Amino acid sequence: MVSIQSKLRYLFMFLGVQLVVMALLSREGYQKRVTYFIRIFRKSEGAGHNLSVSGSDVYANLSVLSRAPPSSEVMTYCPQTSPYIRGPIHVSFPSGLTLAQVQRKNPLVVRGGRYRPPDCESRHRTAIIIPHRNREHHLKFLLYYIHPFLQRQQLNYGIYIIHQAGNYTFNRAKLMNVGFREAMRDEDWDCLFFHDVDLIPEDDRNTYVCDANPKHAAIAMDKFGYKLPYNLYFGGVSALTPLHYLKMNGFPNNYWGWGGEDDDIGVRVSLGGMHITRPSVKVGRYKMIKHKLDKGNDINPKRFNMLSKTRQSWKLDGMNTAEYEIVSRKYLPLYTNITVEIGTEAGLHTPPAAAQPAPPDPAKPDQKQLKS
Ligand code: UDH
Ligand code: NGS
Repeated sequence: MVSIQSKLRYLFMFLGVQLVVMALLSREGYQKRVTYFIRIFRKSEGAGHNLSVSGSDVYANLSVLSRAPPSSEVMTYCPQTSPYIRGPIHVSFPSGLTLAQVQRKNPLVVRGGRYRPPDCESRHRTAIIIPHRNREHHLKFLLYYIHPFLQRQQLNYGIYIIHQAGNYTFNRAKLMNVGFREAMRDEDWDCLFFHDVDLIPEDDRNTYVCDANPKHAAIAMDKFGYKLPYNLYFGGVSALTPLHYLKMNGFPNNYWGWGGEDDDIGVRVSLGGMHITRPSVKVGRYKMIKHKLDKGNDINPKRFNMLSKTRQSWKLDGMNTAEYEIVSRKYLPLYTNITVEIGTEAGLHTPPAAAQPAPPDPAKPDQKQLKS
């Protein structure tokens, strides 16, 4: 038999626990703690099978495609709106993802990262151009999401990684000029998407096809609270037809380091007699894989001065003056990798001594000095 005393003890213990929980919840951090618990719950849910929490699994439905035989001998055009489009996509970055897994999930993607719908003739040919250096961990996630995303849109597409050779200061816009010319050598693409490696689209109604005017697709990024940071912003992901690209003489080649080149491109759009279009904020949503400024991509102190001169410089610097040397072109299972030498401010073939990005820091003796 349980005595009244021990019953009372249990009752007090129970009330005590309740009091502690209530005190915890009612304090300022209530919201944070609840979110924390929800997150733990979601993590364990998604661990086994990539379940969607807000939005659907980007691979849902796609297995239907790999089994679909062509509908008839003569392929008809795909419908105006793809039946595989579903809207919001759940995006998370699970650890341990490998390129081999991405490959297995995309059996219809062929050499060079190319795809065309198996059951109909696509209405669109889109090349995705990704400037790149030292971001393999981001690339893996982008490939995981972008392949099924584009397949859901029934596009004929190809993925191009434009990899800057060497350690000299990064030049995003020049790499995109290289991407444009090299992708057009491969195929008569009717639309080119210039795409940062760390931005994952979160809604497949954001179709990767071109508009009548240059399109800025990344209108709503999580890092800006899913709002456009400023009216003329043209960074992250943008889409141009070859004609748009040539009308604005492509992109500038002389922005070395971080910042300003996307604003210059935005100004070129209007100098080329066009205007910027955008999807709605509901649809043009992107999640950015968080990171810090890269080594070799310091903030460019000349960018404001350069921007003030775009009106004078755009016809003299751009597609017509892009000088580079292809180091290699590899048709890999999930993408075409183009490694390119783009030189320095001083030109393509500058003696290494004249092309040092920054003098060594005298406060940090180098390894050789330490050894001797
Ligand atoms: N990129 C690389 N490697 C680099 C640098 C840039 O691949 O070393 C590519 C990549 O595709 C990236 C894009 O260039 O997505 C744009 O570069 P970024 O991601 O560094 O620029 P973003 O503005 O982020 O997206 C910068 C974060 C810190 C800004 C601090 C200045 N206020
Ligand atoms: C502007 C930069 C752009 C940049 C944007 C967003 O100030 O290149 O911020 O930057 N323009 C200049 O510096 C002239 S972000 O918040 O993504 O780091 O894209």
